[in-house]
Amino acid sequence: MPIDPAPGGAVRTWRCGRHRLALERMHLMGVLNVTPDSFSDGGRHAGPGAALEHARRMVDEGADIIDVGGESTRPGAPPVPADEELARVLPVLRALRDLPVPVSIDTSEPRVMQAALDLGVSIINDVRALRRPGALDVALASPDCGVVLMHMAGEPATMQRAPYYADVVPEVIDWLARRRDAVCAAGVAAERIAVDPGFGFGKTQGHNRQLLAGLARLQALGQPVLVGLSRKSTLGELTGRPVTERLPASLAAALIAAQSGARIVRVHDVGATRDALAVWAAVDADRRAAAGGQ
Ligand code: 9MG
Repeated sequence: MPIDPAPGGAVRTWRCGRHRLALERMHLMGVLNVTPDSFSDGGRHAGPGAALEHARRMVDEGADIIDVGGESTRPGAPPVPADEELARVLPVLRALRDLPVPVSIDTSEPRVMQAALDLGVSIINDVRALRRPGALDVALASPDCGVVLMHMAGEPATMQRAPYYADVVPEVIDWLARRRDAVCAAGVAAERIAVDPGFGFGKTQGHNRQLLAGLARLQALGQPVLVGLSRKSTLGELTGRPVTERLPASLAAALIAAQSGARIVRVHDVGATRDALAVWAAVDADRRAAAGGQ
């Protein structure tokens, strides 16, 4: 099925609250988990003081966005009650209020979204793509916040049991196009929306590899593409490395994402990713210049 960009054509600037992210270059979303059980850094940044320190370090290293999450979405993770999620993220969001970069809230829970927006958060990063009852209403009521719509088959607790696709790349693109169209039709401007294929969310190793190989095809959607592969188990399976030793594989994944046209990468290791992408960006600019500025 042919995929159309949203009305108005390809999005060139991502609108995120009072921020505007120009999409000529790659942007780094630094991960700030405030969960006791996240797969790669659970519990390390749980208090507001430690979280602020880590966020500032990521900004110094080049983070363009700080993504705060209070519910682990790793495969098999149990759901967290909304009150518990609020108790984890609100003190941290208060501490981050004066950061110079946009803060995103990684949540699917409408109450958490609303409370985060009230504290000045600029982006809703929802692995369930605003499908929980009330979530779309929160995005609609805030006239300007950015929104990440991610593809996920199933729920974190069960999604890795038997993921099946006849052809994963077109199916994920088609799903994202439909979700983007539904969210736009409800009244969210296309310039507020980024899309994400959801690596590791209801996908086998083969699916993840096919998606990475076909990532450039998501450009047809005309939305900024966000990729999250940092330290994920699919990289562990490819390299045989535990989560603490996946930096080289994560850098390789970020470079493939950049080469495929992604404009936001969600990463744990901001400084190292920035350096790797700086080399890629310089060579990419030279290559474009040699090709006549395309
Ligand atoms: C919260 N979270 C964990 N992995 C993610 C990914 O790949 N993309 C997005 N948008 N969020 C993620």
